[in-house]
Amino acid sequence: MSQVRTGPRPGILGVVSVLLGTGLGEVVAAFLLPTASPFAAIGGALIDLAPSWAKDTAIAWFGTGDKAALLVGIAVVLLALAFGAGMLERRRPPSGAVVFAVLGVVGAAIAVIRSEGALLAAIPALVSGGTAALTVRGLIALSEREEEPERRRFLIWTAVATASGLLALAASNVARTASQSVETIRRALRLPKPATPAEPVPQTAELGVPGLAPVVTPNADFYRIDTALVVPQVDPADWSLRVHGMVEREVVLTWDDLLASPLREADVTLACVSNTVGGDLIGNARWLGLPVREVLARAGVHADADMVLSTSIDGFTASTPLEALTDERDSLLAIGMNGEPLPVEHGFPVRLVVPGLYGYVSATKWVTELEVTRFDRATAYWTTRGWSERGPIKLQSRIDVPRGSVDAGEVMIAGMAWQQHEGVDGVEVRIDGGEWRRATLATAISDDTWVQWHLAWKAESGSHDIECRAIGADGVTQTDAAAPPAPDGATGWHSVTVAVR
Ligand SMILES: Nc1nc2c(c(=O)[nH]1)N[C@H]1C(S)=C(S)[C@@H](COP(=O)(O)O)O[C@H]1N2
Ligand SMILES: [Mo]
Repeated sequence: MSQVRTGPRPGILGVVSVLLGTGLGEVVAAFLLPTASPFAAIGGALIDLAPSWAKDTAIAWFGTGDKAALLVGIAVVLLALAFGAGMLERRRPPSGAVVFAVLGVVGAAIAVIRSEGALLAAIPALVSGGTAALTVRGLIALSEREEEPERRRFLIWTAVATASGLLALAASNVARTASQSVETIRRALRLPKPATPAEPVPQTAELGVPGLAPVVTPNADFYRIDTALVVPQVDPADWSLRVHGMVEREVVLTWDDLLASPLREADVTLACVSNTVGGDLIGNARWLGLPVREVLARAGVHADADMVLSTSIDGFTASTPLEALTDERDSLLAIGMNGEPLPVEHGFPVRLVVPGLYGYVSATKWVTELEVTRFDRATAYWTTRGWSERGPIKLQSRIDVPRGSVDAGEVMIAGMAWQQHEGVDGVEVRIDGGEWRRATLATAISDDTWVQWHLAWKAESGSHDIECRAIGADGVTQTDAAAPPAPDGATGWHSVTVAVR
């Protein structure tokens, strides 16, 4: 056993390790899931576990509620703990490293709980704990070596760890401040009342079958698809929309212009072209916005134009047939989603919503530009990557329940069907390749939304295949020809196999 050296060096190395660990974890959190900050998670746990005298002292010391003061308090506790763990690691390796690893796991568990079960939230704290544990082990082992090359290596690594930790903390802080400021602005916003409100959703549109997707998708459950590694942070005060290209006059629309315009509410189901048969890249919301046709009318569109290329602040583009933006349908420059300002990841402050087209050719989030042009002159983001330049929604239906296994007897088969802007006339279901039976449709909110359906089934024990197919408003039955999502949307019938006990 090595001789126990007095002096604070191992404690300082513990602090350096935690600095590096939290720094890296914070960076990961800032880019992955800002709510999963390990600093806040571990700190919150420490505060919860601290004896009341410590809490009282901290409150007396740092004042009340202010978040900055609270974070300073957490930092002090965490660094004290880090110092102690460093001393411990020197005396009884690897107990200091174990303390950091345990803190990481506890922080991960807390972060997951605080993020409503999102497992992704565990990653930043695990990165923090793991980094701190490995660093404290490595540095303290190196610090024991008195020979010259090792001494130099120890000094260099300590300096590198300290500098990286400080740098990472600074970087994550910059990212966090940027993201929080927009979320703060968003939360403080009050949406104007629509000049043209939507009718209330009919009560009979929602069957309330357990396991069936709700007809209106809560914002928190709404699928999210985009190319943005970091969610764009756009302050409405800095936002503007430039309408240009094949127009009589360029139009620039600001946030205030938008708020002062007569806004319209519409229920529109949005679907991703990448949705596989039976998949869940689809959601329905009540949007509030300005009809795009009014903005285009202000600009005066040239007669030979046939497309609008919309551009996002991050460079994503979508090519939408001009007609879909100028006809009677509810194509919106949307600012509201289910009664709230658009969530930041769904395009805050302004996005496009177009009934009847897949999102990749229509639903540009964080939209800043509309270029009126022609399909033979401009090409959108996904078109250059092999997807179709036009993406009308294909007739589809999905079985939501039952899935897996059920008890024999009366079983409710239920699902969703959609062909936005066309509408759905019916859904048929068959069991084990037998006769097609007509399911009962719930009330459709509109032709622009999906619709629920259900059918009661006397299930007998054994394994059974259930298939469904929709019938469009034009009377045409959904095709059984299987096609993959690329290049313009999946087709085929959804089928599920259930085990009846
Ligand atoms: N700026 C931007 N907007 C975008 C995309 C994108 O990658 N970047 N993806 C589109 C695609 S493919 C879809 S399906 C919808 C998804 O919208 P949501 O994330 O709000 O569900 O956004 C569209 N708008
Ligand atoms: Mo998509």
